[in-house]
Formats: sequence, structure tokens, C-alpha cells
Amino acid sequence: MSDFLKVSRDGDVAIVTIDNPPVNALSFHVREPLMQALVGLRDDPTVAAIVIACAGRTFVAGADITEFGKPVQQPELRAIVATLETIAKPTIAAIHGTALGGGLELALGCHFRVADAGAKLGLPEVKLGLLPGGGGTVRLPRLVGAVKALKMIVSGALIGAEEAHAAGLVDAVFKGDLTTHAVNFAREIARKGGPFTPVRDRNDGPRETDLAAFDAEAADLAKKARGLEAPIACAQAVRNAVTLPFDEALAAERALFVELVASDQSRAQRHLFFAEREAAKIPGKDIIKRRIARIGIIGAGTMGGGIAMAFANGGYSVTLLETSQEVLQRGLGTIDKNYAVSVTRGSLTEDAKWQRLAQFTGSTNYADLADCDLIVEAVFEDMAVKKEVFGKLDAVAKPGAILATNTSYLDINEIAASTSRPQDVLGLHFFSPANVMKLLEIVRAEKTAPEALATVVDLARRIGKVAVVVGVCHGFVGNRMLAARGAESEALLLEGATPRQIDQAFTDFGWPMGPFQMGDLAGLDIGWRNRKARGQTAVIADTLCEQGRFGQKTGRGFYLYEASERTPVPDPQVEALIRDKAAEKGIVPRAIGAEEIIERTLYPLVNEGAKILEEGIAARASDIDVVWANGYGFPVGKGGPMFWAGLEGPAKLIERLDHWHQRTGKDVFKVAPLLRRMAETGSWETGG
Ligand code: 3H9
Repeated sequence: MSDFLKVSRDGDVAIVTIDNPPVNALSFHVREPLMQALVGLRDDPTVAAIVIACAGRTFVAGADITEFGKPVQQPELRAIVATLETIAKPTIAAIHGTALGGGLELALGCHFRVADAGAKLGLPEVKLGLLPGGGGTVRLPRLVGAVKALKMIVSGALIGAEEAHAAGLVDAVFKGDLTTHAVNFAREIARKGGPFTPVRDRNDGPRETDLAAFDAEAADLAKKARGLEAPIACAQAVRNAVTLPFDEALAAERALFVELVASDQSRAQRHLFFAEREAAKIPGKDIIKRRIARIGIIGAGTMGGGIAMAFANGGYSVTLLETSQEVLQRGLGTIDKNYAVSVTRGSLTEDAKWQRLAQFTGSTNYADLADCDLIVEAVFEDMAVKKEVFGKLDAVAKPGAILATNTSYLDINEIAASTSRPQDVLGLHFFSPANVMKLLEIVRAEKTAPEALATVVDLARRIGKVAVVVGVCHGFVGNRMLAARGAESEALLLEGATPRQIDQAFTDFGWPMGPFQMGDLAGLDIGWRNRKARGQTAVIADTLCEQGRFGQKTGRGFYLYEASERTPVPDPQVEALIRDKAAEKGIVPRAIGAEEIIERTLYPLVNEGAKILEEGIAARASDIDVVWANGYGFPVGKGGPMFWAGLEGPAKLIERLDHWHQRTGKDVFKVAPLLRRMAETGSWETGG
């Protein structure tokens, strides 16, 4: 019928197969023939039942996101679903891979849904700053109940075929050839005869007699939304499904969708969706990659242990190396404990835990790394120590093994030069806890071979990381920009802001926490040690550390954690200390507003990002956004610092940076030439 859609017959069952690689998105060129096919089959008396299936690796994974923001081309998904619901003969969605967003909404337009046992279903629109706009918020509650629908839609989480079956979303789960099963299912249903009730007229889900319970759940979810509009709209739409007649609820869903799709937040989240996929694209993608089966990790501390778990979780065998049996056993013990916690939380089965643990081999002998295809060093952050480790690796690693360092700051070119095989050396900068955090900065050193780089980019994806390739500089992309963000924090304190005010400005902006709360969580001693190593000082933070106030772990830092280990309470002693230090410097405190706090911390962050782009340390502005959204909690609704700069207005950034530069003379405020160019051209392209 079209290049993107075929209609075939198995006796009196018609099979509509959508074929729109890679993920069968419902692009205009699919919707048009799909509508025609459905109308034709509806009116064809020789057809007893209709199966909608997909070719390739997945069922429809949603609307075509690239079409958002452009004029809508008819027929819309909603019209297709409405047409499906006019069909009197049974319609069956045959779901394999993922039925997501508009894909699941299409399936909800069918009378029945059958799924492959490995299929996953969900309405992840919220992650794009949207709500399901094809009737999902109104139909899903009718099958699974309002509370379950609310949880699925507000979180955007996917559920497996079995769970979907148990919840009433899917009518049968099959293993083996799905289309054959779906056709048999369709024939049997058609034989039994109708009438077949469309989902819009059903109400099979658990009845929430108590709207208060729904509202309590919705209020709980809204608290976690942190300024994002989409989760609130999702909750409202599901509530409408319960309280309004079907058509009114559907119209309300549409109105919310239209509003959200045009919002800056959704544009920002869609930007991040494509940015994450773009970041994984490196020149020479088709280069033959090296085979990776066994991974060696040097260092079983917090970082090494987390990295080891990340690889084990991805299915790899891991050799964990430590300096002594005692330290090794401690590290393996922590890994064991972490997996046990996952079992208690229900995210891992007891069997899976034992399987994971069986993937680990402990050793205290470098020779045991000889069969590893990739070796990641996660030892103390000191150039001499790192070079010693790489010297030993050079002697034992097999030819072609990739040698990676997890350094956060050190010069990887220098580390590479200390081996006889710099082409095999690169950086894998994981973020703590490495088994949880999604970001991985892959650092390409001067001599890193293209196929070594391509191999780890591919590997990162296999272990579920969001990878960004960066160049060598102090702190790479993330930590270098973090330093620019932090540069003014102390100054703001001395000039009159309190830690609470600064943190509040950050959380109001959408960050999960502000810099001082973050410092207390991570441990103030880490920054203190780094500063001492580099001969730097930070008068307030250093004094707190001298007093043994390292943050949450000592119950005191910038805040007090006496009542609860995690709840920060402002400490009058810290505020007095700040006032004393300011007086010593002759600074008269003044009132500082949230706007100034953002200007003096986040504008330099963007400015540093522009310098990083100019230097070629990051290949694209969107790569920087991916780093910040995935590794540092930059609010996704603002799309990352470089995208946000566009929203904020580069001219405004420049004006304020110039102002602060004139006033303070500090380098962090010196406007990067690329930022000035961006203000003129509207693009972060370096032209290089
Ligand atoms: C929606 O449905 C709104 C409706 O409620 C209302 C309508 C009125 N569109 O992720 P991958 C591209 S909103 C366009 O690397 P995987 C992607 O950019 C949508 N393109 O593969 C990439 O392109 P490239 C709700 C899309 O196997 C390529 O496909 N649905 C779309 O790791 C491969 O993607 C979602 O939010 C799309 N919908 O993961 C689901 N999806 O190769 C979004 C993907 O040029 N998609 N592309 O870089 C996903 O979560 C994952 O892609 C999926 C496959 C799990 C399906």
C-alpha cells in the first residue's frame, strides 16, 4: 500500500504492518496510509478481524517527535484512533519491542492488545515535557484504573508485558511468532462474535471510589515535579478522565497538549532527547570496534566498586584488583551489600544478585589483568600514582587492550605518554555512584586511536550510560564548568548572602539542591583536599573543614544535620563565621537577591561552556547540555546550560557578565568571544 505500510491477509484476518524504521514512529507518511487502510478494511465485508502489527525491532514507539512544533498534517493520531473505534469487527494490536506514547495510544484504540513476552509498554511523553495527546490519559485509566494510570503517566515509566496483562492493559501474552499468535487470537475472537466494546466505553479498571486517594497520590507526585509543568498537566488529565464525560476529558487533554507542546520546557526536554542521541555520534562510527568481554578495574573503593557494578550490571565479567586481600574483601563486601539493598527494594531478584556476584573475580596480582579487554583505573587522584599504575598495566595488558583512567582532572595525555601504547589510552570519567549515575564523560586523548574511542562509546550504550566524548583539559567539560559556577559562591556569602539563600535560589531555578547542600552531601573535605593540592583557598569552606565540619557525614557543614542526617538546618554559627570573615576583609554585607545569585553563578557557567566549545573540548553545545542534565542535575525543563542561554537571551548574559567583569575584574566574567558571536548569529557553531 505504501513504502511504510503493508496490508496482507491470512484468510479472513487482515494484517496491517507498519514499517517505518528505526522505531515505527507515527510520522505523517505512516498516518496517511494507515487511515486509508483502516477505512478500507472497516468497509470490506470479507474481513472478519484486523491485526495491527509492526515490522522491525519494535511496535510504534510514539508520535514522530521531529514533527512537533511544525504545522500538524492531517490525519492526526486522534482521528485514526477515533476511526478505529468506529470499527465493529475486532481490532487487535500485536505489540513487540516497545509500545510507547502515541504507539500505546494507537493500541488503546483497538479492542484488544496482545503482546510478546518481552514487550514493554508506557506513556513516556512526560519525559518530553508533554502529556499523552492521543487519548492516552482518558483511555488508560478505563483499563487499569486511575491510580495505576496516574503513576504510569506521571512517571513515564514502562511496564513489562506480564505486568500489563495483570493490570488489564494487555489481553494475552505470547512467546514465539507474535503475528501468527495475534492472527489466531483475532480469528478466535471473531468466531465467538461481538459486540466488541471500544476502550472509551469500558471501565474495567479498579474503581477509585475515593477521589481523595487519587488526589493524595497526585499531590505527592506534584511535589516531586520541581517546577515542571508536564507532570501536573498529566495528573490533571487523568483526573479529568475520572470526573468528566469521555469527550470532555479528551478535549481537555488536547488543550493541555497544545499548550505544553509549544512550551519552553517541552522544547528543552525534546532538545535533550535528541542531544543525548547526537552525543553518541562520533566521526567514523562504522569503524570496526574492538571486542570487549572482560573488564579489569583497579581500585575497589567507592568509585572502583561502582564502576565494577556498572559493568557487571551490563553483563560483563569483571576482575577487581586491589593492593591487599583485606581491602579487596572490603570492596567486594560493599558490592555484595549494595546488591542486597537492591534485592530488599525489589529492583533485583535474589537469583539475579547471585548471578551478578558470580561475574566478579577478585585479585591482588596485576598479572590477572592479562586477559582483560578494557582496564579502568580508579585509584587515588595523583599523577605519580596513576603513572605507576599505567606502567604496570603496560607490562601486563594484552596487545589492543584499552587502558582507561577515571581521573576527574588530570592530564590524560601525560598519563598516556607514560605507556608504550598511548593509542590505547583514554579517560572514562564516571560519576558517583557510578552504578547509578547515567553520565559518562569519555575523554579522547591526543593519541587515542579512533577504534578505541568508538569501542567505548558503543560499550557505554551497552551498559546504559549516556556518553559524551570530550577533550583533555583540567576538569574536562563538567568539572571545569562546575569550578566556574562555584567561583563566586564564597564571594556571595562574604557580600551578604546566606548559604540558605543561595541554595534556595538554585532550587527555585529547578536544581534538586543548591551548591552548599551539594557540598555537604558530597563531603567538604574533598574540595578542601583538592584546593590544598593546588595551593588554592576558600576562606569559609576551609575554615569549616578546619573545624571538622565536613558536611552530612560529620553532622555539620554549611548546615547542621542534627535532627535528621539529611535535612539541612541553617546554623547561626556558620552565619556568624561568614560575618566575621567578611568584617576581616572590610566587606559591608548587603542584601543579595536571587537574580544576582543566578547571574554570578550560572552566567559564568555558560561562559565557560562557550570557551570549552571554542577550544574544541566539546564537539557540540548540545553535548554540554547532556553533561549537565545527566551528571549535575541541571533542570531538564531548561534543557541544559547552553540551551537555557538561548532562552535567557545571550545579549542579557553578555551585558551582565560585562557588568560583573568591570566591577570585579574576575576572569570568570570575561565574556567568551563565542558567546558574543552566538548573540549575533543565534548559533553556537564555532565554524571550526
Ligand atoms: C507522543 O507519542 C505524543 C503522543 O502522545 C501525542 C501525539 C499527538 N520520533 O533511542 P534510539 C529516533 S511523544 C522520532 O537511539 P533505542 C531517535 O532519535 C513520543 N524519532 O533507539 C534515533 O534517531 P537517530 C513518545 C525517534 O533502540 C533513532 O530513532 N515516545 C522517536 O535505544 C533510534 O532511537 C517516546 O518518547 C520518535 N518518537 O531506543 C519514545 N523515537 O538514529 C521515544 C526514537 O537519527 N523513543 N527516534 O539518532 C525511545 O524511547 C527510544 O527511541 C526507544 C528505542 C526505546 C523506542
